[in-house]
Parts: sequence; C-alpha cells; structure tokens
Amino acid sequence: MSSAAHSHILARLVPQDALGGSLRVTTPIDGSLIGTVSLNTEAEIDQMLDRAQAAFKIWRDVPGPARGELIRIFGNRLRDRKEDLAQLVTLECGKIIEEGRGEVQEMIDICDFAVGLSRQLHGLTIASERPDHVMHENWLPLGPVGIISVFNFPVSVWAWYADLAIVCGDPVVWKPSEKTPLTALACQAIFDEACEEFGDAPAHLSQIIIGTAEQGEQMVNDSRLPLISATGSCRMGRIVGPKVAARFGRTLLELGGNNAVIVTPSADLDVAMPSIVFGAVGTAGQRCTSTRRVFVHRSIHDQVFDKMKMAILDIAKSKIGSPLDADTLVGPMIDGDAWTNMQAAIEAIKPHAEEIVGGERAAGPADAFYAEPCLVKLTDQPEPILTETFAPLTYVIPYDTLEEAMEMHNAVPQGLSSAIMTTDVREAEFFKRRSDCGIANVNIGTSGAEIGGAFGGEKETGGGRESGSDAWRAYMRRQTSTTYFGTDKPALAQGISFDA
Ligand code: UN1
Repeated sequence: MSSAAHSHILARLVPQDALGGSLRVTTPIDGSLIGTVSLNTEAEIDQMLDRAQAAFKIWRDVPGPARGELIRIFGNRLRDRKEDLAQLVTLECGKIIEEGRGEVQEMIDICDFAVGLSRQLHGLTIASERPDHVMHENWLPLGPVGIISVFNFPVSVWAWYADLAIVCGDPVVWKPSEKTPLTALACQAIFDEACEEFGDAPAHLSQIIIGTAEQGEQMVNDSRLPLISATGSCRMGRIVGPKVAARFGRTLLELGGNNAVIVTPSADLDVAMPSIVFGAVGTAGQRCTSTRRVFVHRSIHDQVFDKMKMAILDIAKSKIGSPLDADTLVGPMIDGDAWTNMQAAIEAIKPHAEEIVGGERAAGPADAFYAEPCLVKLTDQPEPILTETFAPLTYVIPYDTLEEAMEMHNAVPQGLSSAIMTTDVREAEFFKRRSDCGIANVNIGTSGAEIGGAFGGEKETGGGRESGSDAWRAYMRRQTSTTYFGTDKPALAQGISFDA
C-alpha cells in the first residue's frame, strides 16, 4: 500500500480532530510514521469517568434487547467497513491482511453473539424452603467497565469486552495499546455512527483513553470503574490485580500463555502439521495463544521436527514480508523490543539446544523487524522455556509416556491454551482431564479460538473468561431476591420462631 493509500484509509476511518499530538504512531511494516495522537491528561480521564457514570445511569434502564439493537447496528457498520478496518489493523500492528480480516470478522461474530445474548440475560427461580415465598436470582448492570488491551489483537479483543458490556448495560472506557491507538479511534468512530443511527444511546457510552501504563494505572485505581478487563503480560496482571482488589473492584485478566501441543504416536500428521505450523508462526508468534512448545513422542520426534523445519525454511525462503502482500505468511514483529526479546530467548536456550533452525533477521526495511521463525530442538524442558517470549520461537521436546508429557506440559506458570494431536480417544480424554489450561483442543492447534466458547486461562494467565459461553456474567452483578406473597406472617428461614 502506498502512503497515499494509508492516508485515504485513515481519513475514511479516523476523524481528523482525533489526530495530532505528541505520541507518534508508526507502522511495523517499514517503521514510518502513520499518525500522531495526544495522551489524555489526568483531568481529562477524571472527566471521562464522570461521563461514563452519567451514561451508566441512563443505559442501565434501557431494556436488554434494545441495548442489543445498538450492537446489531454496530455489527452491520463493521460489515460495511470490514476491508478498510482490516487494512488499518494490518498497517498498525503488522499482522497479515488475511488475519486482519479475520480479526474484524471476530468483532462481527461477537456482535452477533451479543445481540442474541441481549435477550438471554437470565437469572434463576429457586425453590424456597418457606411457604408462599419465592427466590429469584437477578442479573443487573454492573457499571462502567475499564478495558485495557494490547497491540496484537488491537480491535477484536476490545469488541469481546465492549459488546458484552454494552448489552449487559455497562458503558465502556477503553485504553488501547499505545502502539495501536489509530485502530481504536477508528472503532470509536464506527461505534459513534452506530449510536447515531440507533438514536437513543446516552452520550459517552464508549470512550477512548489514549495513554501508556500511567493512564492505565489511573483507571486501575479508580472505583468509578467497578470492573477492569485487562489483556496483557503476567507482569502487568501482577500489578493490576492487587490494585483493583485493594479497592474491592473486579478484574477480568487475560494474561500470558505458554501453550503447548502434544503429538502422540497415533496422530495423523497430515491433520496435525498445518495447525502446529500456524500456531507457531501465525501472527509472527505474537498471539497469547501461539504455540510455544511441541511435545512429540520419541518414536516420531525427528520426523515431526523435520516436517516443521521444512515448513519453516520454506516460509523463510519466500513467505516473510509485507503483511499487505497476499502471499505473505509472516509479517513484521511489532517493534525492535520484540526482536531483542526474541534474540535474548534464543541466546538463553542455545546451551540446551540440539539444533536451532531460523531465528535470523529477515530482509526488510531498516526500521522494521522481520524475523525468520525459529525452531529449537531440545531433549527436555529447561528453565528458559518457562517464560513466554512473544515471538515466532517454538521448542520441540521429546517424551516417552503421555503422563510424562502432561507433567512437562503443566510445569509452566501459565495456563491458557493446549492441544493434543491423536486419533486415540483414550489419549484425547486423558489429555482433557489433565491439561491445566482454560483451552484444551483435540486435533486442532492452540490458537484461533472461536468466540462461542469462554476464552481465558488458569494460573498466571489470570483466571478470567471472556467472549462466549456465560462470560457475560462478569459484566453484571448478581442479586438474590426473596419475595413473600402470602397473607400471614412471613416465616423465618431455618425454621426459627421469633414471637415478638
Ligand atoms: C490474544 O492473542 O490475546 O484464539 C487473543 C485466538 C484469538 C484470540 C487471541 N481468537 O488465537
């Protein structure tokens, strides 16, 4: 895409008055400047949180299905803007255009899900132990939700949070990554258009905070945001979790992963290999669900390693390049820090490695960081592997028994996504029971979850669940209500008599 094409897409998606300021936004494609924005001040954020509270007081009383209508309109607007927004996602975060389109599709999917959900925010009727009493569990809007997101899914992860929050009756205040503010401003503009068409939405139902960790910290410490939904590193979660807990707020944390695939002797390798390769190198290894570790039964370890090696060498030969080019499979890393971290991880694993493939800097513009995916053959699971490296870096490790594989699998601090490649139902069921992750797949890879299921993980991944299933409950407060509808004196619970 030429720079003229960049500016046309930006002009179509981002209002001019949202641009300008001291924060420089560059594209990882060639490191060039694509826009500037200004960081919000403390006073501006303070005002935004008051506005979010005011919006909540109106929005919480709008019926759920009417709130869903706004999201239906938003989803349709996204359909209209899908290609432009996908191009902007690719420009700003560097994922290949096919994945950029997939990301906008994920937003559309969660809109559809949220629209259906807006008619299903149901509680329970519970049998009371007392005559002429009835118990209900009600779900009520919670309040403004603070969203903190990262560069790698600059729009769809926000949509997971925001669409559910909005249908649940909660305004949203979003701090996107400082590396991807333009896509956020584009989403805000599309959302504003949807509000206009909807007609009845209060002002400031969705707001954007442009900022770094400092602005994030202000959100985290402010009790006008009863829920902080945050995606990021385990390090960030360790700061955010206790701060929100100290003010008795709630968090939904979706932190680091260290995801593994287990390849058993019964695996159909024609089924397994494409998923393993996509998990390892897709999105240049910058998904929280990317495949970091591959445990392969010793009897097929060399065979699987060689297949992965061939795939990676093939990619390195001709499939690394501009993410806007339809033939590219691996685009740039987000920035120089990401590249440095990848190199540090390769250095750390060198003393343990039997063989290392790739991992060199690939050809590209001087201010961009294109990396050859890196594959490391190991004999066991040494300490450096316990840390997540957000890069196309994958370790291949042999195992002898599935019990042993599961032990190594679970021996990392993170617990997001896992997969087994097998045609043996016993192995598959054993794996599902033993995997300590929030996601456990059979014969598909660790990345690329659909929105219908709950998304998130255990241990240092933070325990939050987003997106599908009943993740909506996190955006509402639960109320138990007992009603007496008799005409005598209401009975006390537990049969207590109290004749005053
Ligand atoms: C992330 O990397 O933060 O399952 C989210 C997946 C995507 C979401 C990834 N649907 O890979």
